[in-house]
Amino acid sequence: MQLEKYKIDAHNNDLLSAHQRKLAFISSEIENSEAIIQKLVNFQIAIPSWALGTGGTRFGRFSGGGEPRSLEEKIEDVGLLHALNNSSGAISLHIPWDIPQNPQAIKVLAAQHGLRFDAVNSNTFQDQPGQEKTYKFGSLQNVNRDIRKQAIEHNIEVIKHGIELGSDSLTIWLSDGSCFPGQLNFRKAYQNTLESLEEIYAAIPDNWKLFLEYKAFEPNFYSTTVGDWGQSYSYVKKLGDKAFTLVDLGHHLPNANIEQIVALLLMEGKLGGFHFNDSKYGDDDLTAGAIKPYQLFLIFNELVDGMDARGMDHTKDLGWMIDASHNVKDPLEDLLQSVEAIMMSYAQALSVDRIALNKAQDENDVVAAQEILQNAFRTDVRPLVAEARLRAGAALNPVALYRNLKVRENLINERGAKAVSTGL
Ligand code: PSV
Ligand code: MN
Ligand code: MN
Repeated sequence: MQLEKYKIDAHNNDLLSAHQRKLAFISSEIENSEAIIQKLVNFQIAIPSWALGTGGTRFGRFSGGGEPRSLEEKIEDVGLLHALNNSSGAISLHIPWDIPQNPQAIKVLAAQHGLRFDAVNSNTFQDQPGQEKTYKFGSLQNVNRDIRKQAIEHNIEVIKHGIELGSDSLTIWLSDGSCFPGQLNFRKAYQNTLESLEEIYAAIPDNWKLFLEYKAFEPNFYSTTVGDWGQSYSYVKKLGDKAFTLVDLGHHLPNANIEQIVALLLMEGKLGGFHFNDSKYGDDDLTAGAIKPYQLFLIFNELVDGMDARGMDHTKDLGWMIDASHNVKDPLEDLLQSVEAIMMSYAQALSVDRIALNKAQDENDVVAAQEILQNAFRTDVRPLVAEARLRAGAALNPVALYRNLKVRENLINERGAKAVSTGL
């Protein structure tokens, strides 16, 4: 489905005068609003190829229809999102769920939609049809050298696919761990994993990064071999300068102080990227900002503070990716909501008066420090985010336009009511 520019313009014209009123007000409230808008225009968040279909749980999956049936259609869907919000200019592929059969053609198609390829993700947490050896007892940690070798080779294969597409990072998430005490020798599992990672790292091109994701539990429920940020840090520190920790917001034990983790990893130069989502209980993969928007803001507050302290480029020095998936929403609407929530938190963090905050901290003025952060969080920055979209030729209200244009209905007509996404 094509989203013609004139339709976006017509939508924007309808909303323009109301938007301008709100923008004028917020611009008079926030001193650096113009600089914030510019940063928002440049900020891009990668869409995961596995989130474009209706996600499921192990209990069932309820497709909404019109889902992308191929990698090409997934790219078209991300292209639609990007046309609507101009903030989704990248796609992150999961392999083998989304193997590019003809990488050159895929690259051309992505470029036509203004998209680049973000991190490629390997998968050694499932057995694939025809796979020789099973990952039932882990992959890179496995006690069996041949199984580790198979998993290492898969990762090297994924790097090759990434190179063909112009990606420049590999994300590794391992489900490796154990379900019962005594099942694993923790130190051997660590050593095997480290050696395996070293072999993969050796295949990482010089201009690439390796991201190592951690996760507290699930599918293993007693131990996970890369179970928290400290364990990921311990591996990536040993691997070398191209290896970094990836923070998936849903991968922590309840009440973990994720913003502090982010601050420390950044300070150590070992924060690589993000998987944004939200959760109430575990790895719920809900829409970013749906449950704990203040936490998302506090994370961005640390990101802006820490990246600026290190002179980092917000747009490219960290990998920004969404990792959310749904059973009950239209996945495209859901992704628009996630991107909006991320942009809002980023804008709010950019609006924090850092000089005043530092002063309050240095004077132990707890109340003033809290006021500064809460004021930023309680300020409605949506007109700034909308203005960034307007300037980039995208829609003032992407979800409303998506619905007015009946995008899902059109996709169902094109692809069928029973079209179910490949992959996850
Ligand atoms: C695992 O829970 C995870 O967060 C990893 O990033 C996977 O690659 C992704 O979800 C897909 O299921
Ligand atoms: Mn993830
Ligand atoms: Mn996850």
